[in-house]
Amino acid sequence: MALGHSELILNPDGSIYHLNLHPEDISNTIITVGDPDRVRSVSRHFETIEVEKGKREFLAHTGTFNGKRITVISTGIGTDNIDIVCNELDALVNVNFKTRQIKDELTQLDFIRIGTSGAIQEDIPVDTFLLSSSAVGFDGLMHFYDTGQAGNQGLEQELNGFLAWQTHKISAYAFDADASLADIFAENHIRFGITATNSGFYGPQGRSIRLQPRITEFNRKLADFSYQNQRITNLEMETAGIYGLSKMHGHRAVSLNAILANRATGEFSERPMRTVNELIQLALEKLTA
Ligand code: R1P
Repeated sequence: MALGHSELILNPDGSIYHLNLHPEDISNTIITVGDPDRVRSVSRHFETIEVEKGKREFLAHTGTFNGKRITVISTGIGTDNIDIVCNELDALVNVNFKTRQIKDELTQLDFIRIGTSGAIQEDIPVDTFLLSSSAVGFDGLMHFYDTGQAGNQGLEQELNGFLAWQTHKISAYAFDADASLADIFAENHIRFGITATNSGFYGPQGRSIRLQPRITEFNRKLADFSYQNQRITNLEMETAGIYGLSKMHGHRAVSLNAILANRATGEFSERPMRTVNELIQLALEKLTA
């Protein structure tokens, strides 16, 4: 059945609604970054750049690094944007825009998030790199999809049981990184951990400037949880949504975090740009090794 014009929205030039991209504009290897300015920080390493397009917070560059075709795209902040980015990138490869039908042969994409994050464990210093082996989402995005058995149900159940935040109407969902994609990035100075994704930067990450949080010691409670010898290590705002939607669409995803803050010790990096740039370089090298 053909997808209706209100469901798969195309611009007058045939590009997809929010991302403003045509199917030929993207590679199957996609780096996602939150900040549109970070797109250039990635693509400045490319030998060639063939596509530079954007709309709203979604800026995309496609080019080659070490001969490999790569797309880097900014998502802006939050899993609400991830819903748009992941669904539209999937449509670009898996829907025929002329017939509006889902293709018989599906294409698998690789998503590599290069983002910033705050650690909640005291022993994770600022300026370190962390790969999210799993992500737990407090944001709610995946509650709107029929996820079946796709998530990490053991982790989800243990965490929700441990936190017992049902009275606050808060429950987490859990998804894993793609293990084969994660293997590419595994090395000594990359830590692994469970990443918590939430829907805001202040209250939802236990920050209080003038407003009081409803759940006291939010971060400490998360930090005290462990599952199969893994702890919740850090907080950010996209990974669980990327993992959930990638898994359900049949794509591979991994999230790499530059730890800029340590919420337990109160520190913030003195060289955040340098740390992010070092992670970008490491990711590009690993991706093309
Ligand atoms: C908040 O400052 C933003 O930074 C982190 C969070 O996930 C959120 O998007 O990631 P990025 O630096 O990739 O945007």
